[in-house]
Amino acid sequence: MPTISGSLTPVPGKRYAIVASRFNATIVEQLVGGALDVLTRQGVPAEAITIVRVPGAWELPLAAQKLATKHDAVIALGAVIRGDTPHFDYVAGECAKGLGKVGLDSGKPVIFGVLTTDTTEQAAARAGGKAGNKGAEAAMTAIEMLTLLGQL
Ligand code: INI
Repeated sequence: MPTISGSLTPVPGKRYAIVASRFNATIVEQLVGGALDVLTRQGVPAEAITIVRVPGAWELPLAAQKLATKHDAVIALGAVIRGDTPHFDYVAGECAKGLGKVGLDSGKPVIFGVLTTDTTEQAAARAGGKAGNKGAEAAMTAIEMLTLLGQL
């Protein structure tokens, strides 16, 4: 039976947008670094990458929506860390829902590289610590999805 899958060899000429939140900046900058490292190591030229910063995770979907009009893939990076109020649930929930909608509405890969954790330690572990770097994983996913969608 035919099986179609993507690869980690970037499709030439594709443009990538990274949209990153400033909230929890120390964590998020690690995610941005991981994403840029993967894109450039895999051969994506610097001029094919745009970086945009927004205040917080809540703002990621709207910026992603605009960016998806001029880029082939959008990598959304942020960190929502649970506090003592329900604020976390609203921000994380709307961010995830909004980014998912932008992906489906645009028909382009909108990658969810937003950490949602109970503690700063859990977020740090996933931003270049012992649990890897979710920004790097998000960039790999963007490359893979573009190679896949080109075949579907
Ligand atoms: N934004 C985040 O990106 N992470 C958080 O943990 C966070 N918390 O905890 O409040 C957060 N809040 C700001 C929010 O994203 C918006 O920027 C703000 O509400 C203005 O719209």
